[in-house]
Amino acid sequence: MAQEPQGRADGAPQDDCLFCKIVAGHIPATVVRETETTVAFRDINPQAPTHVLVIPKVHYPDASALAAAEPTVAADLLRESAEVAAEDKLESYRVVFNTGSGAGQTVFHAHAHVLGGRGMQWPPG
Ligand code: DGP
Repeated sequence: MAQEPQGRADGAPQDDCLFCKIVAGHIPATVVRETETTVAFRDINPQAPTHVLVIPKVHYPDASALAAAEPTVAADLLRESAEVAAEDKLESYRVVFNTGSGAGQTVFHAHAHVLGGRGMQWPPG
C-alpha cells in the first residue's frame, strides 16, 4: 500500500501536488465550474457518464482535513457538487470522498467525486 504523504495543514499550495497545479492553471483540465474557493473539472479516467472532481483551491490532503480547518470551504464542495449534478441534469448522483489509500485515494488534495448518468450498486466496491 502506498505511503500517504503528510500534507501541510495551512492550506498553502504544494509544489508537488497535481491538483494545486490544476488550480494554478499549470496543468490543463476540462473545467466545468469555478468559484472563488473551488474548481470543478472532468476526471481524466471517468467511471460514469458524469464524473467530475470538485476541489478546493486551498490545499489540504483530504476532505476531513479540509472540513476541520476550513468548514465553509468543505461546504462549498458539497454545494458545487449539487451544481455540477444540476448542470448535467442528473436526477440521481453519488458524491464520494475517498479518504486514505486503503479507500482508493490516490491524489492527496481534498476532492469530491461527483458520479452520475448510470445506475449504481450498493455497497460500492
Ligand atoms: P482519488 O483516487 O479519489 O484520489 O481520485 C483521484 C482522481 O483524479 C482519479 O479518479 C483520477 C483523477 N486524475 C488523476 N490525474 C488527473 C489529471 O491529470 N487530470 C484529471 N482531470 N483528473 C486526474
